[in-house]
Amino acid sequence: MSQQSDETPNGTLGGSDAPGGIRRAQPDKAEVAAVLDEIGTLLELDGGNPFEARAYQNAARALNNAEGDITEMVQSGAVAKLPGMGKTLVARITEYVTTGRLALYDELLERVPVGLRQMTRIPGLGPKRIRQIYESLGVTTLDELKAAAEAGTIAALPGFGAKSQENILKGLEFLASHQDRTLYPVAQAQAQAIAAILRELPQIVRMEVAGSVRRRKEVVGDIDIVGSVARLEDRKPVMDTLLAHPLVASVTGSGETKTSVVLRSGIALDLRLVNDDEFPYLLHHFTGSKEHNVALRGRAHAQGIKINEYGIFRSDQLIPCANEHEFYAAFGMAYVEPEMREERGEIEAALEGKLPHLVEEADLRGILHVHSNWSDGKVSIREMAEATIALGKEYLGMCDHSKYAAYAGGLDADAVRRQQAEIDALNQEFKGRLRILKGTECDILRDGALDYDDETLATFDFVVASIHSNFNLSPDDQTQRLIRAMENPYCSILGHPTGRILLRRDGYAPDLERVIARAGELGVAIELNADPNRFDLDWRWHRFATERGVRIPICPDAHTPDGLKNIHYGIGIARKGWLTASDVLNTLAVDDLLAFFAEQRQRKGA
Ligand code: DGT
Ligand code: CA
Ligand code: CA
Ligand code: ZN
Repeated sequence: MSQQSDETPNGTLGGSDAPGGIRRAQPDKAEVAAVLDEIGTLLELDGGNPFEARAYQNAARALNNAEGDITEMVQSGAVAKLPGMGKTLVARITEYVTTGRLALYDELLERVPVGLRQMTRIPGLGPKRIRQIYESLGVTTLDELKAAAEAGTIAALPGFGAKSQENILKGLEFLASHQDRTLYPVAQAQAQAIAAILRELPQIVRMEVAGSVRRRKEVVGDIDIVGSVARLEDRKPVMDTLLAHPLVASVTGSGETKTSVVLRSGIALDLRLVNDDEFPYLLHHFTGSKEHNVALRGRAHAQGIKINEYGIFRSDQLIPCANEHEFYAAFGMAYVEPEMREERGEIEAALEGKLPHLVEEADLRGILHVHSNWSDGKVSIREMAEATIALGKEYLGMCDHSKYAAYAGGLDADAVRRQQAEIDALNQEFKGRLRILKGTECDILRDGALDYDDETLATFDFVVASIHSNFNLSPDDQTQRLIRAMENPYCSILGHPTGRILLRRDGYAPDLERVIARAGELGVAIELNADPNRFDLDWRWHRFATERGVRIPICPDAHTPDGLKNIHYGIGIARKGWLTASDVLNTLAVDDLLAFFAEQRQRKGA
């Protein structure tokens, strides 16, 4: 049952006053852009005018690239001045920002079968082709699509064939194994949006996002929020506020202590409320991970202590804890950061007082691996530089693509010279404020050679070497290919070592144990690509790498100024990997970093 369907079509819930007298949080730009983009897709699925659909998608892009607060942009009229923004689009954006609802969006969600939306997550299957399948075969669900593909009827459609049919089946299999999982930033933003509203309620004493979001997992199953109230009867108005929130699509369970809803994005959310005395235990329990909790419970049992979500008890006597620090202290343990609660040795380390001091965002002195409009980035080097200064960082390592990556506008040797001249000039101008480093994201060719000759490679301050082609070599060949690339005297950093795209593809499956061990011997760094679609090197390998002396830069791989914020997500993953400031390469000051790169070359005999 859908909550919103009980409302008038324009949604009386959309008014700015939610129950409890709390004003709804203003949507942020990313949320508005996401809705516009979704409308574009829905219009196409609905068989609408493709130009109209494109207009919504372009508007979404324009919003994402624009600077500034969306509410202010609407009020000042700045929205209308963005590229491609017509009158209708401005009206839609205004409607959404001011009311929290968009009638067109609601209509489309109602009309377009959910299954068609799910099909857009199948790699290589766009809205146009989904529409074609729907119109010719009447297929509306993933199961029906699977049956049609297995029966061979997809292959017979004009423009499809056996290969696309096979790809659809593969895609369906992949979807099935990743169903109901969401990328961290999406889940985190929605969790924060809702927690922020509820936290302002007068009834709430404490409130935290718990679960895998708090542990900063790269993909998230559902959102868990826990809170406390002064009196148990205060829970109802809080639950009611959640139920009335515009992001909530339907209710799956509603009780005194727990309410479960599904958000419009499809993400499920559980809210639990207790008396404030019980809050630390509740927070700890629902932060997890389950594995961490189970291991901790085992330890506690041996010490004669019982743990559950309501408390910790020694012979049925509650051990009082004001917060999680006291919770861990009750077991003679140091406080374990949520990111580390994955039962990977953190309990033993906490008992021995040997937990690492995890890296923090402020430790990063500079930024490495960003793109500019010299290749497939969206803005100039100058704009990326200014955004880096605004973040308070001291250096920026430019890494546009190399010539083999023609699809991404990769630079030939001549363009490299011209770009480096521009960087020299900018460095004069920015002296004392920022140092721009000459780098490249150099393609690793099929045989493991790098995409520039030594003469060109020598002109860079540092070289990130990455694979963007020939994904289907055998894992063993990919391993050899990566190792050969790292052996190149000019290779400083291995880029996104597995090529995975979270929830979409697994990557080229190299033998990471061999790749990392070889990187350690060669002194080559391996990036943590902090694009939330990648988070590659996976955090589960970080300690293996640092134990072999491999330094790990946290790299945003940004294509826009906004993309620089990927380092924030990267920090979360690095902390899951137990990385300290000294494990992370871009915590070095610029002179030390350049010395590091020079030493790498010397060691490999460049
Ligand atoms: P997710 O949602 O799949 O990304 O991962 P979590 O860790 O958020 O898992 P979820 O939402 O099922 O439960 C939240 C936390 O609650 C979990 O990390 C630990 C705790 N929890 C849930 N079920 C159990 C259980 O059966 N045993 C124990 N010990 N803890 C549990
Ligand atoms: Ca969860
Ligand atoms: Ca949950
Ligand atoms: Zn790349």
